[in-house]
Amino acid sequence: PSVTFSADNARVTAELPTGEAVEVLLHGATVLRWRDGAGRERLWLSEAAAVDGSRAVRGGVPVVFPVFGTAPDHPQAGRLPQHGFARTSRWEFLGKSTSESAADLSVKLDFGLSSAAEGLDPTAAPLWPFRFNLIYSVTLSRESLTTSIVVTNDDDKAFDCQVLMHTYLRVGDIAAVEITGLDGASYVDKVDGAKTKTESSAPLTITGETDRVYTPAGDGSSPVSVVENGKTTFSVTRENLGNVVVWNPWAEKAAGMADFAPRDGFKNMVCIEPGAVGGWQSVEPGDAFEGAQTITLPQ
Ligand code: TA6
Repeated sequence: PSVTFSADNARVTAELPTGEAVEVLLHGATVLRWRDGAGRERLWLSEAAAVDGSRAVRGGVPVVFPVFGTAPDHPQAGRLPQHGFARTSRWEFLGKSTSESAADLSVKLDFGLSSAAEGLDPTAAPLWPFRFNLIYSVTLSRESLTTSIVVTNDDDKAFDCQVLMHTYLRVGDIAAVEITGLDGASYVDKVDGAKTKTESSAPLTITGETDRVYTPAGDGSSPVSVVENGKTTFSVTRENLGNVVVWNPWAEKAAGMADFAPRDGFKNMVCIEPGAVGGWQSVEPGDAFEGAQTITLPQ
């Protein structure tokens, strides 16, 4: 596997000799692109996404920390902007590790962000007064992409946080998509007054604005899958992330986002976002919270 930097050192690309590749922008440690072995891009990235560090990236896999959405009433996270500051801070590249064996060809890229980092978003990060350390790892193998995070509390007091990987999956046509693995799960419907509902046993289809925080039963090892025209195209499993957000802005909301392009791009994406966002993770001094998602491409 090879690991290369862009000329301006703003991006790092890892590539397997078999052609799979992943590109990560240090701004936000945002995975921008994931190319499969057939040369297809598997993540949706807005054509108008800011990739110059001026704002969060619209597309790819932004990292949400330490708050999901906003939490105006929360004593610690209440002043933070939507989705926190991890996605608007410049992370440090910590290194790579590779596995060269044919049976397990993979490359892992590690990124770090701490409360002492120079790259912290200067407007948002100071609003969260804790010493912390984040390690975010992106592992590319032939058939999957794994992103994992370790949040360590380096402070002498506990903090509450939420973590989420805001993954924009690329689909051919949202009208042909079914999402499976959510049957019977309870969810909060943010498009319908944050009502709590229970998903039916039928696969979920997306036919309008959708913004739901699911709490599937089980430990995350049974996948939430994207099925297109009857064929599974992504299977998402989770470790220690109890929630899955499903989001599609649909036409009107997409039109209202200056960095969302093309206008009808909502037809080619669905966000399946593993996270720990249903409540708060309380992390004690010296302790850590860990979570991960693996997106597998059925062969
Ligand atoms: O994860 C879904 C969500 O929280 C939606 O409510 C929606 O607004 C989306 O994220 C995008 O948020 P952003 O701050 O990137 O515009």
